[in-house]
Amino acid sequence: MSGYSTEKRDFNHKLDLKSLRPYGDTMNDGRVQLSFTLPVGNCEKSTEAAKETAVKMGLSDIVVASIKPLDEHFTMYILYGTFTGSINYEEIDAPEKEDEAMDMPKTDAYIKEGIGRKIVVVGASTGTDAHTVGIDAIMNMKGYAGHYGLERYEMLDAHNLGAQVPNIDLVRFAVSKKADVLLVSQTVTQKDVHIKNLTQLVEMVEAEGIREKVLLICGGARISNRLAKELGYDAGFGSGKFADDVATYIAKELTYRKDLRRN
Ligand code: B12
Repeated sequence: MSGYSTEKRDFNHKLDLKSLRPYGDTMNDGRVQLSFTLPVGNCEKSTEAAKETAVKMGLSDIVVASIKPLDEHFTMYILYGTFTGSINYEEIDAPEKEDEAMDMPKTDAYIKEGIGRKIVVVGASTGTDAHTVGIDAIMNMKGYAGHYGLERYEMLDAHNLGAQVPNIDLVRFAVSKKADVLLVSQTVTQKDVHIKNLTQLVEMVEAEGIREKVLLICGGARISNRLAKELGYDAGFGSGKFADDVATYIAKELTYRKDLRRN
């Protein structure tokens, strides 16, 4: 047996999913890296304050790896420390979208068979959010990281309205196109602006009387499926998700709903 697989067996052996801890150099060592900025100038006292901050977050054995004065009133720290707690991974309850993503031809075939017409998809980055790269990654014909965007799918009629689109404009456009799916991207989360904006969109969709007619999907680096559902969305997609994941979800969910109505 090779050295690699022996090592792998030890690795698995020591892993305790009831008491999961971050992995730094060895299994269960709990070592983490943390970066933050304190709004004080760089001095001995501020370094001690940074260490104490990490201790209050539940870390021990703090090592200060980097101190970077940003100006005379702000200092950025990178610290290493040991997380003293642990997580029972087996008790974590996260709503998963379990379906494996289908590729584009399979999804198109699935829609032809299940829906029998093109699905109308309207997307935007709404509110004050100026970030377009996320919604473009999902929708653009050219795609992103080797994944073709929704505009390229034969059985999707996809419209990308861009960024800083007021929620009401997205809703009105969706109504005018008789959209089946609304996609909204939110990147900026400062002061929970994404929560307020996503909530406003749900309220507008409900006020227009189209909530039951559309799949409402949000996405962004800090969006999870759980958060999306809590806010009244059908699904949420975060980092590491691509057009194939979204298209598969749309095709399967709309086919499922159509079958429910038929029976
Ligand atoms: C590029 C960029 C910009 C560009 C945007 C250009 C453009 N046309 O989009 C510019 C320079 C304009 C910009 C401006 C600002 N930015 Co900026 N920006 C970034 C940066 C560097 C990259 C973001 C990006 O493009 N990621 C790549 C895409 C592909 O990833 P993604 O968005 O996560 O998308 C993926 C998934 O999340 C998902 N997804 C995303 N959307 C959707 C939607 C749906 C429907 C679905 C299904 C999936 C999905 O699919 C994608 C593919 O996997 C990030 C830092 C970083 N490295 O992430 C900061 C960052 C996002 N920006 C930030 C900030 C604060 C700003 C500004 C407010 C700065 C300022 N003070 O002016 C302004 C925003 C102004 C405004 N009104 O919105 C912060 C946000 C912090 C926060 N959490 O709130 C970040 C994190 C930087 C930081 N560390 O502080 N920014």
